This record gives sequence, structure tokens and C-alpha cells, in this order.
Amino acid sequence: MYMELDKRLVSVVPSERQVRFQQLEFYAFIHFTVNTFTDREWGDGTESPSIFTPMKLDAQQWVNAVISAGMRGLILTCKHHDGFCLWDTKFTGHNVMNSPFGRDIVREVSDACKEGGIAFGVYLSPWDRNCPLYGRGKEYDDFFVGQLTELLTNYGKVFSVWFDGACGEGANGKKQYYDWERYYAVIRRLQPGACISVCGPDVRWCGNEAGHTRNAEWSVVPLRARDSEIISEKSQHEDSTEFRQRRVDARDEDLGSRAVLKNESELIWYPAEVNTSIRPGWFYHESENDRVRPLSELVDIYIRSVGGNATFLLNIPPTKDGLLHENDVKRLAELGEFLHKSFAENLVPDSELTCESELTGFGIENVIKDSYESWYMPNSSNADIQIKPPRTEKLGYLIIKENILKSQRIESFAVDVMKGGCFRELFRGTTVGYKRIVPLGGIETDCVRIRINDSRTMPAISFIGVYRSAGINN
Ligand code: FUL
Repeated sequence: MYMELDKRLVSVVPSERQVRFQQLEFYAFIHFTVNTFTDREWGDGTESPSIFTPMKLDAQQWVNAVISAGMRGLILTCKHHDGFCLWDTKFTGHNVMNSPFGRDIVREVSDACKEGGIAFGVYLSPWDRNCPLYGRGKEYDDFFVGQLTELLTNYGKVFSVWFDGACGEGANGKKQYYDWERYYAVIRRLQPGACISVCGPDVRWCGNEAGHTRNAEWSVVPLRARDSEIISEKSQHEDSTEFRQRRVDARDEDLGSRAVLKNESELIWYPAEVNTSIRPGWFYHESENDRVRPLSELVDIYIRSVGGNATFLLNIPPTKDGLLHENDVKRLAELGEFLHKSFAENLVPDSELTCESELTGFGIENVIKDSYESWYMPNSSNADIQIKPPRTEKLGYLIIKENILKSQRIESFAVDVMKGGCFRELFRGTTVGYKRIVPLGGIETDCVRIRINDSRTMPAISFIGVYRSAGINN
């Protein structure tokens, strides 16, 4: 019934840079500026560089903590809304070199990321409350492009340029019309491998900062906005004209079902990123010293984001010393340990794998390889896959991944486990996409069945993983 539509939908696939980005899965945000010293969330641009004294700053400590959590990248607020720059820029004196600290933090962090083998990304706030050129059109664009050029040429490879659309200028405030297309062109020229996130064409803001996720997360969405008025009203994130015309609101619950897409002529691959902080604020506040999110909450967000076809950007704010607080460091290590234990050994390679549907040339055994070269495609949009481990096990999680080079196809699936000689449905899901993690709650069984109930043409599965329960949280 949907054949023509489905064919069109699955023709939308990610760019190479989007695939590489998605494979990072989980990466850190570091919010650090004069706000850390003024105890605020938004600076007003009048802060003196003399207050910036993170004398114990150690970028390696940050990177080690990030790696311990299992994160694969780090995005640094090189300039937040207050305009204070964490690097040695020639475009403004309002920068770290004129503070008592006097060292180029972007240099130290990007070097530490390189050494630690994780990706490095830059957050550069378009809204700048210090720059006198802000609100003066091209003059500010020239300044902004100059800053962008410094960041994208002097600090090695960048995986993400994170553009924040927040702008708190009131009714009489300065109005700057950003030349987004020009910014994007500079990024494509200088760092063709970088994704432009949030106010940009490559990675979509999930629509909230609390860590909430959608039940069904689609990467294929309409190009244009439904109503430009509503989108700028509902979302703090403005973007180019094209962006403002987008027919989806970042906060809408259903962005990509067939019902939403059926009358859309222009579609794009635009995957979601979930961003939230490990603490109540984006910046560190002494009064919130002990308010680090509990492990169970972080695990839950991880499972719903990384395991829900999104990426997870978790903010950890350094203290006035320039170090991550010991509470945060401890929590990150706990999270890393949890993830490590929970996904320690995939039982599928030693299991008996069967599939009721015929194959179209790609073997079911390929789904243990987790590579886009080897995958499995049943010849119909429904399939039952059975996984029989050698012995009865208590199971923690199941992972299914689609080969996103073939777009996102699965619309609905279910997971059953064998109990007392018959299958019992344990989970009913919607989308799979890049990755779906299904909690199995420690259930004891010797057979798991995945039922793909509906798919936009034949499902292309690139990986299946079944894991023993680590005895915590699942
Ligand atoms: C928002 C900003 O206003 C916050 O300060 C923070 O940077 C967050 C990630 O984005 O729009």
C-alpha cells in the first residue's frame, strides 16, 4: 500500500560525515567561561578577563574522565554568549590570553583529545554580548567568520561545529541576521568532515535539554518547516531561511512516520542529538556541588538516546579550579564501568541463528560483524529472527542495528523470549535506525526472537547483539 512512498523514503541516506558522526554515539560537552566565576548561566559580556583564574586547569584530566565514561569525543564552548574566547584570537582582546590564566585552552584541550584518541569539536556562540559589532550585519559576520576560521585551521581536525541558536536580546535588543550560508561554506571548505550541529544541516537538536527522547526517532524528516512563525516561537533555535521554513518543529513528537512524510516532496537525512547536563546547570555552581545526576538516570538517558537512534551529548562543567569535580569524575567512571560490563560479550556469535524469511544473498551470520559491508536482508518487510544461545542465560540487553547506508527502514518490531516452551512478548518497539537497545530486565531464557512487523521495504540489518545481565539497572 505504501510501496511508492517507501521507495522514496529509503532513497534518503546519510552523508559520509553523518555516518562517522553517528558512530561516535556518545560524547562530552564542556561548558566553561567567565560564568564559572560569576556563578551565572548567561554572562552579559561585561565580565573582566581578570576574573578568569582556573589555575589548576588540566585538559588531560578532562579527557581521561570523558574516556572513562566510554565517550568518543568532546565539544568545548570556545566562546559562549558572553563573548569571552578560550583561545588566542586576534579578533578580540576579550580572550583567555588577557586573563591571569593566560594559556590557550582550545589548544590544550584539542591536543589532549588527540593524545587520548577522541574527536574534538567546537561550540562557537553566534550570539555575542561583548562584541561591539554584534547587530551590524556583515561587520559582525566578518568577525564571526574570522573566529571560525581560526578555530577550524589552527587546532587540527574538528568533528562538530555546534551552533547554538539561543539569543536573549529583548524587544530593544540588537538584532543580528546571521549569514548562515556563509558560515556553512567556511566550515565545508576548512573542515569537510565536520558536522554542523543544531543550527545547521547535519545534526538535529532533539528539542529539549532535559534528556527526554522520542519513542520513535526518525532520521529521514521533511526539509521544510510547517510554519515559520511557530517554529521560532516554540524553539530558541533559529537558523537559515530554509531552516525557518522547515515543516517540523524540533519538539514535535512525530517527525518522520509515513503519515507525516507522505505529502512531503523534499526529504533530508537529519539525525537527532540528545543534549543534557550531568548537573542542573550547563556551568558549574558551587551551590550545586552534590547535584550530579544519579547513575541510573544517566544509564536511562544513554539507553534511550544511543539506543534510540540518536547520539548523546553529555555536558560536564569544570569548576573554578579548572578541573572536573571529583563527584563528576566518579560518576563518569561508574557509567563507563556499567556500559563496559553490560555490553561485555555478545552471545550471538556462539548462538544458533535462524530466520524464517528467505535471504536475498546476505547471510544472517553477517549480523555479528557490525560493519556496513556485511549485513542481512530478508526478502520481505516482515521477518522473524531467532537467537538460541548454547545455554539458558539471564539477559540484560539486546541490540539491533540497521545498515543506515540503506536508510532507515524498520517501522515496528517486537522482542519475544522463550519461557516454559512458548514465546512471550517482552518488548514492542517502533523504529530501529542506527541502533536500538532493548532492555531485557535480566530475564532467564534460552531463546530470543526478534519479529520485524513492518518495514519500509526489506529491512537491512547490520548487527544483532544479545548480552548477559550485568546484574545492575536492567
Ligand atoms: C543553550 C544555551 O543558552 C545554554 O547556555 C547552553 O549553551 C545550551 C547547550 O544551549 O541554548
